[in-house]
Amino acid sequence: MTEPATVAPPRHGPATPLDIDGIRADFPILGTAARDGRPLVYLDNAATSQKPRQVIDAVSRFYASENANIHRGLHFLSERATAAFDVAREKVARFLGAGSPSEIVFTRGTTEAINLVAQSWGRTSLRPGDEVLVTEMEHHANLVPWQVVCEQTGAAFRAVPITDRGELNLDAFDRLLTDRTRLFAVGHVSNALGTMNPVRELAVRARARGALVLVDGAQSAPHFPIDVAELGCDFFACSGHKLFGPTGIGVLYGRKAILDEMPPWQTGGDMVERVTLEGSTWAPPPARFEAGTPPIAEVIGLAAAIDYVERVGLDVIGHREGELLGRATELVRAIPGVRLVGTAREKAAVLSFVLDGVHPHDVGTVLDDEGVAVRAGHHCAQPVMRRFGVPATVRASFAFYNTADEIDALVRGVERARAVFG
Ligand code: C6P
Repeated sequence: MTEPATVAPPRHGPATPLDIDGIRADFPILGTAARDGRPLVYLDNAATSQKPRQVIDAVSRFYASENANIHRGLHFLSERATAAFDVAREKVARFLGAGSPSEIVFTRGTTEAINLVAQSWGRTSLRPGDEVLVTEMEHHANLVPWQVVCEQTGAAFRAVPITDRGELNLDAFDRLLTDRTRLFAVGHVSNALGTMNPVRELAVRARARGALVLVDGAQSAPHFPIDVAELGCDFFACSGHKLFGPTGIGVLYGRKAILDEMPPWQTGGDMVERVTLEGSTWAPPPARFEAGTPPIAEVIGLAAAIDYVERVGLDVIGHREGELLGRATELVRAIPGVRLVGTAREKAAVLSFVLDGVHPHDVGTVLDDEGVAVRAGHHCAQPVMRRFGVPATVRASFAFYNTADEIDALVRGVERARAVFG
């Protein structure tokens, strides 16, 4: 398959040619048909990405030949499953640039990871007079847990506004960041706008004021290399299912010195040191935050997903997605009646737009008829929709396995929606 020339300068990595046909063959679902036998064009990767055979096989292999509970049995299978689980944690630690595997807590996803920090660190550390700073472009998962813990503790909840392009208003950030700010929670990449936030610079400023920094990496970890040390954050959260891995598994990176001081959030088996009827003591992190049987097969699948993206190369992935986004932006923007929502100078893998006079759901339905899967809605980012005065947007989101032909199918579908409804 030949790929047309780049139409916008890709942001990440070298222009290494990818064997796209070979890559697509790794993802069985990409070869399946959508409605009426039309080829599936999957452009809903920000919601969840597809899984390569290598991940599917790793999960099946685990159940077929290694399945046992971990950290409990002395028997052969349990030892084998425990070893695979521990190796996976080491892999995730390396993948994110953590200092040690003990800084990696497995959760159900980004949402659970952020709730863990809000309820463990936030509930016990925040006081009236303290402030938590988020941004107006956060996904509800990085907004509601902070509202709730602020209500619970009497701390104040503040949000950095965004500009008409969908970038953070940095003057407002500097004004809102004060010595009372205890934590700054920011999305690395906005799921609704595609904006890439300058997290490293923001973290420097926030930490200089004594605030902790939590980065919601749900939409960044699948698209470019992450190094939590370089980002300078205290917490980083991401989801396996957006990273070409299984659902039901997520990661919380936490700086060791902070995790060590945090109390458990959920309690039960596997997170205790000693239990008597008089009271219990806690295991050190990460076990302290992983009560009960963890999602073992999902962790194994996540490790296989990391192997996969590392084999392709995260920088190569970033480069390719930059090309796809550039092409899609140019072609969709040229359709009469289209307004792009989110035109930040630094963007990753997400194109959100509205079509004059046509409800985004109707655009989504027409695209679905054509076999093109996008998301139409508020994307769990209602403050963003309010900021741009729209009830919803159409969102096409890309992965490295997408092609220029698929972007052309998106464009044809939007043009058809315009002809039908416009
Ligand atoms: N965004 C989307 O279609 P979970 O559901 O826990 O895996 O991830 C939550 C989450 C947190 N932060 C950001 C920036 C996200 O994009 C998401 C999930 C999906 O945009 C589902 S709403």
